Amino acid sequence: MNVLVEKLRGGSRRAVARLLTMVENEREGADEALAALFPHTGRAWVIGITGAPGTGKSSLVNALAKALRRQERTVGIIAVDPTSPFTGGAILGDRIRMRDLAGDAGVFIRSMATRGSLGGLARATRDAIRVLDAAGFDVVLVETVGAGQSEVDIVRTAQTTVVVEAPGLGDDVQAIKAGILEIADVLVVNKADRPGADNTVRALRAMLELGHPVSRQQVVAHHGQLMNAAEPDVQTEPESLWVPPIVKTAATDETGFDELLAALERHHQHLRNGDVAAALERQRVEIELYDRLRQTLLSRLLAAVPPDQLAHVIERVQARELDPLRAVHAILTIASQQES
Ligand SMILES: Nc1nc2c(ncn2[C@@H]2O[C@H](COP(=O)(O)OP(=O)(O)OP(=O)(O)O)[C@@H](O)[C@H]2O)c(=O)[nH]1
Ligand SMILES: [Mg+2]
Repeated sequence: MNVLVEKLRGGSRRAVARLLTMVENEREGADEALAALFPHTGRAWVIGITGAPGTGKSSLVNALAKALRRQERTVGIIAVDPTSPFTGGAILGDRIRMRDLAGDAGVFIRSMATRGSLGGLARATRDAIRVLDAAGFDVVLVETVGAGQSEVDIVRTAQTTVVVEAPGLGDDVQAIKAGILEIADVLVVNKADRPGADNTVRALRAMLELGHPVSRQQVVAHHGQLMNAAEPDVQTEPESLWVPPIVKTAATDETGFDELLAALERHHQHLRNGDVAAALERQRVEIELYDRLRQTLLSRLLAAVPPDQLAHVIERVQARELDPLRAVHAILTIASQQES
């Protein structure tokens, strides 16, 4: 077996750190390590935490991790920051927000910032979760700023998704604006110590009544090609219905975290009922395979097309000499000629 993976399985924090860096940067050996890791994954409970900037996600992750530690569960944390191209401000802030957890051997925290494409970030997050999963962490918390499709992609890796809302960010419910209400398994109104929290709860409840039962089915449907993903039929299987509960918290003084943990546990239990978990897992596998196929085929194809010829095709489209569809066929023809 892979030496580093062996060390990771043996409980080495250095191996966790090194493997995380390796898979995040797609360093040499990352693929082999991930292949060796894979049979040891699938045990951790992955919880995604998303919401508008400043709603208190990092503070909530900190308080949630502490609550989980009190139950003697080990916790891996990945803080994804898709907005910042640097490992700068936000992550420094996270360090402060999560400083309570420093020095606890049952906790491992890693921050990741965007490098290159957002698609790359989703991949890196998925791989990083696998590292922490194989390392034996009972729960993996993934924090990401909820700002649309890219976060939805990241969060879909999670088994349980928490969408965080806070009062006093204007009249709108931020989660609706960002299009992430649909992915919530549990809704949190954080900063409940501030005025307006009950209004936010009411607004969310009204939205849920309009849109329920939401579930991930719609997210998948938005993605087009995965419409056939095996999904329990909510019409005929009422037990597979899940209506997201709304929980009020104050992350800074840890109010409401027993209720939050209980809501999360209920969702975890719901996943274990019937075939819900298996169906969702199948969906995740399918989504990942499509993503990877798309990436692999594209890079393989582009590697077979000389850059000057590709540039020429692009110029012809720009000059309206060639329409985009025929341009694609032209590129495919060039690639197959190069290969033969
Ligand atoms: N009053 C109050 N303030 C809170 C609460 N939770 C977080 N905050 C404060 O809100 C600010 C933002 O908190 P963060 O935890 O960094 O929020 P975040 O959602 O992780 O922020 P980004 O990662 O930058 O999107 C900080 O100043 C926190 O101290 C809360 O429950 N009540
Ligand atoms: Mg944060």
